[in-house]
Amino acid sequence: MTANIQKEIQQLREQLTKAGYAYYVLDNPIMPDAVYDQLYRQLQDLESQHPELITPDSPTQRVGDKPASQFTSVRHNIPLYSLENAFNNAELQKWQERWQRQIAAVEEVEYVCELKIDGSALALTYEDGVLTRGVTRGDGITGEDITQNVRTIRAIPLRLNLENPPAVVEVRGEAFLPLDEFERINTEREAKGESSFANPRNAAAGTLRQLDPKVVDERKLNFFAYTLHLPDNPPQTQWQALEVLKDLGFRVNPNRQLCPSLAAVEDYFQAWDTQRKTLPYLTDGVVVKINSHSLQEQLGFTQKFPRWAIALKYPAEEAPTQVLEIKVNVGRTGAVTPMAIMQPVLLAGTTVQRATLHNQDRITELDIRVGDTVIIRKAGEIIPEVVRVLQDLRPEETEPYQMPSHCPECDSELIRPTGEAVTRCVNSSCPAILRGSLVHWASRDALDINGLGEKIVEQVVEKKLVQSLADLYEISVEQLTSLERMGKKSAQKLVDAIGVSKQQPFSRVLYGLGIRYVGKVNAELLTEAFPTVDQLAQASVEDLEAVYGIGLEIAQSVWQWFRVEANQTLIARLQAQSLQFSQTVSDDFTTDETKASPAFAGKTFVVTGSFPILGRKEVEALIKKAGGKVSSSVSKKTNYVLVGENAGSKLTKAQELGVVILSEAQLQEMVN
Ligand code: 3B9
Repeated sequence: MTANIQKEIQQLREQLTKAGYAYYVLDNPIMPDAVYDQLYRQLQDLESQHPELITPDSPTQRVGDKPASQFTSVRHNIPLYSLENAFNNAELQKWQERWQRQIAAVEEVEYVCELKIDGSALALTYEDGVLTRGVTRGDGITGEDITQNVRTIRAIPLRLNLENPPAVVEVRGEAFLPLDEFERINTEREAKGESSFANPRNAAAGTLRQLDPKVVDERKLNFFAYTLHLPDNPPQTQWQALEVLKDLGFRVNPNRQLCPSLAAVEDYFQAWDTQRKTLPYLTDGVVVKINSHSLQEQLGFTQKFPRWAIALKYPAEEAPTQVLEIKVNVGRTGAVTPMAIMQPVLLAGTTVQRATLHNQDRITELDIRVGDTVIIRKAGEIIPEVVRVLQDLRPEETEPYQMPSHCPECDSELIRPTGEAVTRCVNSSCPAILRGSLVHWASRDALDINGLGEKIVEQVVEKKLVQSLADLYEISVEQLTSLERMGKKSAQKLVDAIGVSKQQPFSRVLYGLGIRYVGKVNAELLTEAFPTVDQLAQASVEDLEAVYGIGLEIAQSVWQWFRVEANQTLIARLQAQSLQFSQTVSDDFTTDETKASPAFAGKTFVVTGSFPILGRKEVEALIKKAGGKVSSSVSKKTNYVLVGENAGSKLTKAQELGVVILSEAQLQEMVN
C-alpha cells in the first residue's frame, strides 16, 4: 500500500521537477500550465494524507510557512571573490599583458564571455545532492544564511540532477529581479504608501533579506549560475562548467560566448552594448574569464580578485536635467555634502531628483550654478552625480555657488582643514550629527533596533530627550508617548527593542559607534583580535595595524577615537547600561583553520624592494595572514627581512645584523 503511494509520489515529483526545469531553466515548457497545476495538486493531496513521506526536495516544499526572526551570519566554505573592473579596451589589454607576464608563456588563449547581471551574488551548497544552504555574498568571507528564501527561486534546483552526487557541491551565481517584476513591485509599494526601490539590484537584495518567505515567493526572483565546485569530477574549463551547471538543473545565461582571442571579446562587448537594452533584466558589463581551469589555477588570486577574470563595464547611464536648488546635508561624521535638487528625470530605469555635488572644489571646478542644465550620471551608487554643465544653456544672471560658512543645523562655523576637500561641522552636539549617529546605531547591521527610524530620531533629538547614544537606554515609555503618532503600545515596543539591543555582540556595538573607517568587516576583525574594549582602547597604533586586514589609516582612526574624552565617557555609560563590550565565545565565528597557530606567530618582518609578481601590499598581507608583524625598520628584534628587487640599505643593515633574509618564493613556501 504505502509502497505504491511512495512510488506515485516519486513519479509526480519527477514529472513536476522535469516540467519546472523545462519551464524555468530551459525556457521551453513541456506541458500546459493547467496540467502542471493538476499534477501539483495531486502531489499536495497525497502528501497531506501521508505527511511522513514529505521530503525537503519535493516541489511542494519550496515556500516555507514560518517567517524567520533574523538571519544568521555564516562563514563561506569557499570565499566569494569579486571582480576587478576594466572600463575600456586599453585596460582590458593591460590585464591580458599582466597575466601573460606572470606565467611567461602562452600567446593566444580562449576566453569565456558572460553578461554581468546587475543583481545579488549567492552561494549555494548541496549536500548529497540536496540544497542545504543559500548564503548572501556579504563581505565575501561571511554572509547571511537565507536558505528559506533561496528555496523559492524556481531557477535553482532543490536537488541536483546527478546520479551519485559528491558529498558537497558549491554553486555560485547571481539572483536578480526581471525588469517587469521590479516595476510591478514598485507600483504596488507606491500604491500602499511604501517607499519604492531605487533599482532592480536593491530590490533583489532587499527581497533576499525579507524575513517572510511568502513575500519572497511573490516577488519572482530569478537566478543565473556561473561557478561550480564539483569535487571528484571537476570540469576542465569554464565553458564546460557552464554546460554542467545547466545539466545539473540550473539556469545559465544563454548569451555566453567562447572567444578565441581578446579581439573577439571586444567584439562581443560592443555587440552587447546595444543588444543588452532589449533584455528583460539589467546588465552592467561583460565578465571575461580565461577558459582553461589549469591556467586559472596557475594564476590564482590576489587579496580580492581572481587574476584570471575581469569585468569589462559599460559606461554609466547619463541624462540632462536642470538644477533647481543647491542644499547642504550634514552627515553623522559632520561632513557637509552639497546636494543638487533637480527637475526629476528618468535615469537607468528610475526617476531621480537629487545628485551629490561632493564638495566645494568639485562645484568650483565644474562651475555648477543654480539654474544650470547639467548632465547627471548614475554609476553603482544610489545617489547620482553631476558630471558636467552645459554652459551654452546657462540662463542670465546666475552666480557661482559658495557653500555656507555656517552649519545649517546648529549655526556653528564650518571648518575646512587645509589640504582636505571636505567641509565639516565640528560641533559634537550638532543635532544633525547626533541624528546621523542615532540612525546608524539603530541600523540593521549595528544594534538593529526595530522602530527607531529617521522620523522618531528627528523627534527625540528635537525634544532633547536624547543628547547622547547612551541617553537612549534611559528613555521611558512616558517620554516616548509625548511624540507625534506614538501610542502607548508602540512606545512600549520601542523601549523593549532598545532593551533587547543590549544583547547585541561587541562587534556590532563597535560598528554602531561609527568610528571612521570601522565598517562591519573591520569591527569584526578588531573584536576578534581585541576581545575586550579595554584591550582595544589600550592598543597602540602598531598593535592595531598588526591585525590582518587593518591598515594604517584605520589603526590611526581607532587610536584617535579612544583618546577623545567624550568617547571614553560614552563607553563608560554604555558599559554601565550593560551593553556588550567583550567578545563572548558564542559569537566567535572563527573556524579551527584560523585558530591553528599560524606559521609566523609573533615574528617581525621588514619588507624591502619591489615585488613585481605578488605586489608589495599582498606580500605584507600574506605575512600578516600567517600571524607575522610588518615593521618599517630593521633592528636586532627583526626576525626576517623579505627582499624584493632593487633592495637598498635595509638589506645591507640586515646582513650586518645577521637577520635571516628571505626571497618572495621562500616566503610563499613557508606560508604553504
Ligand atoms: C574560489 C559572472 C559575476 C562572475 C568569480 C561574477 C562575479 C564573480 C565571479 C567567481 N558574473 N561571473 N564570476 N558571470 N558577477 C570569477 C569571482 N568565482 C569565485 O568566486 C571563485 C572562488 C575559487 C574559484 C572561483 O577557487 C577556490 C576554491 C577554494 C579556495 C580558494 C579558491
